[in-house]
Amino acid sequence: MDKLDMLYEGKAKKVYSTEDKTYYIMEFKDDATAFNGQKKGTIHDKGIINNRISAFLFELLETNGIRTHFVKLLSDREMLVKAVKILPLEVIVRNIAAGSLAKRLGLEEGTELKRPVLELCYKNDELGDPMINNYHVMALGIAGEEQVKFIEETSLRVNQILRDYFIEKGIILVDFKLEFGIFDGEILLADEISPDTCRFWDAKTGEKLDKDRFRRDLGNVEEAYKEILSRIGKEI
Ligand code: U5P
Repeated sequence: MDKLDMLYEGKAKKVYSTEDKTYYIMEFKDDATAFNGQKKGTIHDKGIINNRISAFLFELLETNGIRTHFVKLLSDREMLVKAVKILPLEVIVRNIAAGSLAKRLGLEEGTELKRPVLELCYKNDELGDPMINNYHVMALGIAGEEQVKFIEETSLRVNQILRDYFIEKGIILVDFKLEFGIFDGEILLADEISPDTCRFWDAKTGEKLDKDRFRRDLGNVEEAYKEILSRIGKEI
């Protein structure tokens, strides 16, 4: 299937239409941004690595009953996905305090949370993706009551599946961000799941194996992304 028009160019991906209205092609770039675009850079081969990791995790989730937009891998940097309409919502699930939660609540990074925390953010670059709750989601008309409930339950199930999977691979799933889209009236998990959108810590050493290496100038960024790829049994 060939790419037609570019419908969207984001920080890390481009989305193209295809001759079939049912599908989009998603292309993963090496560009990296942080702090709402204030920090910019590239991570060598990130696009290839994130394409593979996302494909693998979407398949893992599908196997466990989660409906996603993923159809198949097309090339090193491209995957075929269902033509979803993305909801302007970022769903963050946290198992351990880190990043903005640690800062906001004055918790030491690494503090185990007594139960997973789910946060909703309004996806809006100009506003810096402000945190909202499900009343805002309904008031803004982003989703209805049943849909929000479905999104929250699905996100917590995704957390359980991914957490159980990664701990077997010696990796702690600290937190992650999900996006959902509507396709044919159905809510599907969409976007990507990768070291760009998750915090992964090595279970033995505590080493950060995700985008925090880029955000915080910790070095060995590409190596960290490759390490996650290798833990899921894949190579570049
Ligand atoms: N996250 C994203 N995109 C965003 C904001 C956060 O993928 O625009 C992910 C981070 O990678 C982290 C989690 O895994 O959501 C929580 O981020 P933070 O709120 O602690 O910065």
